[in-house]
Amino acid sequence: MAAIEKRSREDWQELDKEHHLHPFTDHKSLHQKRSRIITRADGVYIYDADGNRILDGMSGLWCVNAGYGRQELIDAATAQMKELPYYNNFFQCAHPPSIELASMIQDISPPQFNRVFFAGSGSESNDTIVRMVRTYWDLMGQPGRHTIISRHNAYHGSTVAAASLGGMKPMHKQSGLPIPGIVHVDQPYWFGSDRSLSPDEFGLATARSLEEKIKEVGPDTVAAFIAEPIQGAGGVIVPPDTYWPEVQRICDEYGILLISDEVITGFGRLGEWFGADYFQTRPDFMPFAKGVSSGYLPIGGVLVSDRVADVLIEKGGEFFHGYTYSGHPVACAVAIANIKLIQNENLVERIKNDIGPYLQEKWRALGEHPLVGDTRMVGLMGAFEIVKSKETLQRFDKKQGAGAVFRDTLIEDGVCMRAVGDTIICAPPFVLSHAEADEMVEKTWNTLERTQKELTA
Ligand code: PXG
Repeated sequence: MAAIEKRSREDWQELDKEHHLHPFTDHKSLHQKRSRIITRADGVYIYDADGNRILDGMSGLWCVNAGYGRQELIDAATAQMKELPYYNNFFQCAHPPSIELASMIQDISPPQFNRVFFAGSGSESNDTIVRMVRTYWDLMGQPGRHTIISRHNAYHGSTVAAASLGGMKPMHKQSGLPIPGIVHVDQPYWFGSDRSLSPDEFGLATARSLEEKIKEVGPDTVAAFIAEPIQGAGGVIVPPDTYWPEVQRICDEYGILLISDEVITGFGRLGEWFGADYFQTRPDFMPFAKGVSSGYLPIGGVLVSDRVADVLIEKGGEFFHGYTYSGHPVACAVAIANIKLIQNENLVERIKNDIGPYLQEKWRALGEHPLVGDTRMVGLMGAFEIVKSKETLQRFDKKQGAGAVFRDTLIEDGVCMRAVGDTIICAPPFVLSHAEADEMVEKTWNTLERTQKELTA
């Protein structure tokens, strides 16, 4: 029996307006136009309450990597619900799904990782890391090392600690963030710079801003550096090749812990299991969420390297931290089924050798359009920059909202992507077929044409 009433679109919209506060939303402006009600989904398509079919170029919110309607995941949840719908991992208990999942995740992760701490989301995972990092340095007899360095325009979540780690100015402004002991350095966003340096020079310069910050705040006060391998919510910012090797060198030289935030890049999106594999970094922590369960149920966690875990276990006593849903059995069962599915269908290799290169080539061709100033895509994570002039790479006037105009027109045409200012980003499901990739790119081109007419009218 369905638990949800059947209602008309208008009724849903009215109830939504009256009772539902949405995340990251200007409610006053939403109430003027009403929400788009998504009622079902299948494969790479979502359907709204009017029956419109929309190709989901964002995998939900960077998470439905296995695509919608996967019976394996539904069956795993149903079976686990019957067997053991909930039990905790506190008070010296554990259950097979949490144990099995921890073991599976360490199996596919880089060799320094052998332990997993579970959380309910990416934000919670990053909160866990703030506490673990500081505890680690306390146990190492260096309690002065509590400062965590992050980057401007990073996104690490929405809880108080995770939003502090993030570098989103409007988030900081709203509620007195960041909390003490978190500082920020430049992001490796070459297109967004004045482009006076070559990308490689710029990559080195931004990496070295980390070293400058370490010296400024004092090397023996710095605990860790956190970064997304490729910034996602900030606009799919792919660092120049020189960036990550230099960051790794600096972390090694100053002995600071490296946190590779894999909430988007983890579990295959770049054609490797983790972003750290793709960029060949050696992180001490990897927070994950989203793609671990393909978003079918909320679950996150932290991979903790031996360097840290051994100290916490040997010297730490009780770590006073945990969530009711740390290692929720049904979420773990779905994540296990999801990882098996990714393995059985060779989806990571498929991104590396098949659909990744296929979509990347078509995506690059969008760069021929007069409105497109730059394109980039790694694995199945891409962006292009809307510009007013291809020659000077000048942007449209902010008031024109070029990115939003494009995004709203594209969804009318049946494809969903995100606009970060005038940067358009996509991250489609791993199961995207060649024909669906063609559809996505053709509709994007047509929408660029319509957008150009609208913006220059
Ligand atoms: N780290 C990264 C790198 C993320 O992208 C989080 C942590 C937090 O995860 P949770 O599960 O707490 O949301 C994220 C989340 C967007 C968007 O608009 C991106 C995220 C969340 C919401 C919106 O691109 N990423």
